[in-house]
Amino acid sequence: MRLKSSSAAAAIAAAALLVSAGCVSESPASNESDSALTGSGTGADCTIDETVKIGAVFSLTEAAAFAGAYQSEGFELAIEELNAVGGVKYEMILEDDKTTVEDSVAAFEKLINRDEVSAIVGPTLSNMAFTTYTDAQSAGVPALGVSTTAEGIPEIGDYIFRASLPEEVALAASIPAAKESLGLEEVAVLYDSADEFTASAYNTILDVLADEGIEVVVDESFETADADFSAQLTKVLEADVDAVILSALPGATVPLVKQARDLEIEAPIVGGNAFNSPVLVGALETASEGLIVGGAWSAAAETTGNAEFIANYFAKYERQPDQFAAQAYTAAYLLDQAIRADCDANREAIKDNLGQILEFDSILGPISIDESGEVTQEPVVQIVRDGEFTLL
Ligand code: 1QQ
Repeated sequence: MRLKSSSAAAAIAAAALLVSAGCVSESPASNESDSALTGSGTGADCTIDETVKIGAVFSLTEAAAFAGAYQSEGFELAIEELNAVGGVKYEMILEDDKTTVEDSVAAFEKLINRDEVSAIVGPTLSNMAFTTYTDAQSAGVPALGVSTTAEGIPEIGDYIFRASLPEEVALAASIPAAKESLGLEEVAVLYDSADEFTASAYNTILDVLADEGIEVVVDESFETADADFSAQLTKVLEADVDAVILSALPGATVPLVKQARDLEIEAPIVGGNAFNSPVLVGALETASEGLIVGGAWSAAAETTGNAEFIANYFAKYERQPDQFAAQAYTAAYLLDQAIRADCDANREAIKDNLGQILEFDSILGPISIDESGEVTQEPVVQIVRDGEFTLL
């Protein structure tokens, strides 16, 4: 990988560009830099005296805990590994947003103002991030999303980054792969219209299906907390579709897919990032068979360090990691790269250097983050066979 060192002139020019492009929602408040967070040496030789505090906001309880619990573990594991390297010592300050916007906002507020962290990773859901990232942007605190995949996240401002494969990219991989392996011609699209991520993915699904020349013969919505999907599924049954493209969080996916199978709808289910979860597969039981998922990580990928990551994670937590753990783990390494680039853990320096990451060799494969805050990495497409994810 290569990190461009930051220069004040370049930062001012980049900020001017972002403002003129309408990408910055609000000017951040001025941030005093703490000289104890500026070290000596660079890269592997960087030494910073003060402990670098990194906030982590994940949904450890309630609806999105299926992802948040793995995220906290993946991030914690990476922080332990990074602390063992030496030179820079990290402290992870973990907050549970309980899968609510209110708690997510409170967690960001505490980390920004009370703990005075250098950067924040999370939150788990895009639904919270649209609010919390606006707050981080106003406060001038870099925030790095690890599972916030909806359209428009990096555009919130120049302090906002993501190391989470956009759902647009995941679906642009999973739908064509499903078309190729299943010969899709006519599909049903079902989506949760009440969640930012699933509603944004719906637009992407329609675009990808149009590009692929696949016809949408059923187009139905529901809401996050719904439990009865018989009205939508009756239409799917009558249409006898080749597949159901589903945009939902696991809370709705599990009853919906089980009800579909009870109605003897045999059509394969295709989705994106939210489905790349062993919790979902476990909860679906036999109804998970044939689920096609697009996402950012696979246990089967032979990426640098992946086998060691899986072994170390299992040794520590006594369970297999998932995509959410892998992305949070990677985020800690990306932050470390950004901090070591100028050996500076102040908020401004992290913000300048996170957007300069080029092809960092990670367990997700080569990963880049550009100045707009957007990530570039290769998606993977998997299918569930006998209750296990395998590469399609
Ligand atoms: C988002 C997501 C969710 C599936 C993360 C758990 O991708 O909210 O953007």
